[in-house]
Amino acid sequence: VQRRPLVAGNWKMNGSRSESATLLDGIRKGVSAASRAEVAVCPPYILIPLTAEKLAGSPAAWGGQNLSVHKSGAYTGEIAGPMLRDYGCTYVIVGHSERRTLNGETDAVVAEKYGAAQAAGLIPILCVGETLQEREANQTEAVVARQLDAVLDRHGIASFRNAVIAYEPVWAIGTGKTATPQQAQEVHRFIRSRLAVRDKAVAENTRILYGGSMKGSNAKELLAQADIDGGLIGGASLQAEEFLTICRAAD
Ligand code: 3PY
Repeated sequence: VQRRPLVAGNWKMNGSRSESATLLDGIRKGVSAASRAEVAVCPPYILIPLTAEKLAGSPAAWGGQNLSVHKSGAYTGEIAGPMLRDYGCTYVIVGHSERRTLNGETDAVVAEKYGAAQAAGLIPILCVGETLQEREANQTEAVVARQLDAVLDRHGIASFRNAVIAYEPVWAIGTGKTATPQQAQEVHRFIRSRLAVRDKAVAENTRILYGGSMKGSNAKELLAQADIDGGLIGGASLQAEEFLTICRAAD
């Protein structure tokens, strides 16, 4: 199977207009049309128009970090999928652990956002992953299965033809701790097997990214694993050279 690798930067709540312009110019210069890996950035909402302007016509894609479950209406402070699409977004992250933890997003809400993304023509990057406590209690697979099944039961396996999964062990997010390539591969294989129970071909074609302190220095060995098809990059996506090093490692 030839799954095209995807390296997506999750900027989180970082970046002024001028810092972001510099970062985007650097990415635009460094990203090659010839590269095998697909490159995307997910800036804060307010920087998406700038991103669209800077990356238009380049091989790099962009996306949001979140979206509303609603299409429009009286939802003060929210941003809808069709608005992201209108600004050229290809992707949108759903269910990042920071939103699950800090914004109370349940499996059901995440599943609803996944559906809202696809309804708007966006490709959801569905984040799943266990906490340290859950890992130590041997619940990694149970937690990841529950998070996946919430989406599978609601939207079906066929919906994964148009989705990306990111495995992000919560204990490796923003902590500088990275899962070992073997630890990550084990969970990635489990995720793919969970999809394969419903449809083998879809499972084989679904890209599963690793997220959680992936950086230039550890990207290669993580990306060399059979079921790791790219990365969702936090802090290391905020500097063009570091981010591009990861993108090249995925080629
Ligand atoms: C991280 O690498 O810390 C992330 O959370 C990426 O989404």
